[in-house]
Amino acid sequence: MHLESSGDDIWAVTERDFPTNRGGLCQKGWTAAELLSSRDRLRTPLVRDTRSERLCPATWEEALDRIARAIQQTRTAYGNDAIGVFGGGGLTNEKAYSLGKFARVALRTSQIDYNGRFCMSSAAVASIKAFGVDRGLPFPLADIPHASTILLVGSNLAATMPPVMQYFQEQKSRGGALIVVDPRATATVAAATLHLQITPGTDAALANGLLHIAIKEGYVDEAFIAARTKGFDLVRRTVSSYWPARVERITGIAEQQLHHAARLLGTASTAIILTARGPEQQSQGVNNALAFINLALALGKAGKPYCGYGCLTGQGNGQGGREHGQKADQLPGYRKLDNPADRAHIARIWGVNERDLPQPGRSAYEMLDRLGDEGAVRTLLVFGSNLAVSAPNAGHVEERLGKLDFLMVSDLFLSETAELADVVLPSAQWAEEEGTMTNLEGRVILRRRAMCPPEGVRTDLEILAALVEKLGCAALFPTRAGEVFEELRRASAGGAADYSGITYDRIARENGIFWPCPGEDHPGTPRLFLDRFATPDGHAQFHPVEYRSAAEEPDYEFPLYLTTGRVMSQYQSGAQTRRVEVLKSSCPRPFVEIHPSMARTYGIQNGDEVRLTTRRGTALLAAQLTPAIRMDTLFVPFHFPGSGRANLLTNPALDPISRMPEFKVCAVRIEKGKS
Ligand SMILES: Nc1nc2c(c(=O)[nH]1)N[C@H]1C(S)=C(S)[C@@H](COP(=O)(O)OP(=O)(O)OC[C@H]3O[C@@H](n4cnc5c(=O)[nH]c(N)nc54)[C@H](O)[C@@H]3O)O[C@H]1N2
Ligand SMILES: Nc1nc2c(c(=O)[nH]1)N[C@H]1C(S)=C(S)[C@@H](COP(=O)(O)OP(=O)(O)OC[C@H]3O[C@@H](n4cnc5c(=O)[nH]c(N)nc54)[C@H](O)[C@@H]3O)O[C@H]1N2
Ligand SMILES: [Mo]
Repeated sequence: MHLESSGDDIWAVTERDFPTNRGGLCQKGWTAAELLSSRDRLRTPLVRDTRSERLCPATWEEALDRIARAIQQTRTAYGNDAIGVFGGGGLTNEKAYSLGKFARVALRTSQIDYNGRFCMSSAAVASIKAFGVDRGLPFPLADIPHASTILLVGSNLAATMPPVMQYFQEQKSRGGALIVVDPRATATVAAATLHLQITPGTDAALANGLLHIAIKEGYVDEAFIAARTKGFDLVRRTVSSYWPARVERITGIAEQQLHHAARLLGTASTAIILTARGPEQQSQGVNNALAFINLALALGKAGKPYCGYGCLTGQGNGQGGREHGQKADQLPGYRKLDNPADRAHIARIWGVNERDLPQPGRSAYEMLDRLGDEGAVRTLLVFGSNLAVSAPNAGHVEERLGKLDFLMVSDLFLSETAELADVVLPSAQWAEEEGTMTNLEGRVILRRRAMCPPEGVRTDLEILAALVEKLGCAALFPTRAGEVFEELRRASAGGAADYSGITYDRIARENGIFWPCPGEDHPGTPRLFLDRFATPDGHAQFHPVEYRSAAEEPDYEFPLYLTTGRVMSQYQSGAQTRRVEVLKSSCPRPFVEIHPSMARTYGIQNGDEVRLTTRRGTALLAAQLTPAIRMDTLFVPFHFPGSGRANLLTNPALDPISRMPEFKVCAVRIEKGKS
């Protein structure tokens, strides 16, 4: 996208030809310029007045002093790990990198995590286990039209990634087949050849069932399995008990459809399997992703052109944001905090003693769950996330935020989380600063500054540098993104996500560069795994997966499934999109999708006020009747604050490895009326 000024501070987003979106942009992109000049924009720091308990405008000096003092007090009383940091996948690479360094070097805390934990962390773990590295798509989007069959699991990309939809349309017009797995008949399903309307939380059973049929029908690629993979025998044994009738019972997908899907995949010359938040945001998220990876590997549809498994990464910098150290166990370049060689390398770059680097900290929900407790985080600094709306079990998280000794939020707006803070810092946003982002293909792109931030606003890099100085830490924290990137290049050199050969000039000249790019003369790597996988011995690893039911299944008290997700016109916690008039008016209030037959049994009509209750809490919503959803399932978008918050309901049961909460499945009760 490109910003153009017609003078007088009026900015418009215009088309620019770029290989990823091919000039296309979604509604949120077209309207994003409206936010730049929004009246709601924070333009001065806010500090909570101790007497009136109100947030009041303050100078930067006062605000930064308050934060530094709180940090020192917490540290003295409770130690370094009582300071927590929460980041976001919307931050640029430079900011994410600096935030991770700030936590480990300036605060010397292990307690840092970010909203990507709630996003694609399950797929990331699965990819590392199976392929040795996690890059959302191991191939460019432009490969998608060339796949004969695509299996798209739990993605509504027609609504969530409209610019990407064109690749699927092209695939279709070339005669390709698209199978979509979703409990709802979404806008994406409308473009599909086959819709598998799955029972929420049963994805692993589906993947195992499809592999079971593929083995029976002779679709597996034994030569590929022998040459390029390890561990298939155990998987073969495991899926032998997933016969179609059993899988139909678990998933609610008819046997005949299972056979149809297996045939479309098994007889295709090229095939791509993609997962998104549907199967990933579950307490079985890693297993779900692994089960679909098993299927791709067994069919020999990986490590070849126009084939492979990929995860559709969501946020603006969802990919880069997960590579450079804002995750609890991570160092820049996708290095690991618990790896001695990785620690030594990064300690050298940061000019600190390796022994002084903390160990891995708690995952996002595990940190939030205990805020304010003895031995837990007591002072929290948030950059780029609206937790009070977007975290699972948000009622509890909100209560916990209130138990903190001190909360700082850096944001563009007074988000629902910022409203709870002791100090709010106004930060600059995308068009107002330079920086790189890494898109869902692993392509590093450069965002040039299009305008100056409003007066009184600082960039997150400036905020971090100022805090470092106040804390009396000698480490260097450059405020220019270009300088940070130079350091990030060196830090990532030799790591899985190697950016060392990437420069701002090259990105601009070459329309982005795919990592790994280990040298300035290296062209970058659009397609991974063509010769070998990134595991130590070059083989992809199968992992046997047993289906286990969701952490909470419907019962007498809570008889329906609840799932949550997105609508086209709102973005995330809505902190930004609820402030854009056209977007607000196209989806003004929180709602729940319910099947008309189910609604009838409860005497609920379209537009009625209804009350949803789970073991976590209650939300008030407007009923939206639609035959597009399964009879046994309700869907609530999570974009709204207050009593319509989907996350008052969601289950924070975590995946044992990725620590992903179960946003996509829990048990719920619906009642008519407010009280
Ligand atoms: N308009 C809009 N676009 C966005 C965003 C936004 O908030 N608004 N957010 C961005 C971000 S951060 C992300 S991560 C992406 C997310 O993009 P998507 O993954 O496409 O979004 P979701 O709506 O969370 O989930 C996708 C689908 O999963 C289905 N689903 C629910 N439960 C299950 C299940 O048990 N199994 C399966 N197979 N499917 C299930 C839902 O019905 C839903 O249609 O979108 C990005 N783009
Ligand atoms: N029930 C349910 N809950 C979910 C999900 C779901 O599917 N269902 N999806 C999860 C997923 S995938 C995600 S990614 C999360 C997202 O949820 P959040 O992490 O809450 O994401 P946003 O709403 O985008 O919040 C980002 C905040 O940062 C601000 N901001 C934007 N740019 C910058 C910047 O450069 N600097 C600073 N300091 N601030 C900035 C914005 O104004 C906004 O307030 O929600 C998760 N929560
Ligand atoms: Mo996300």
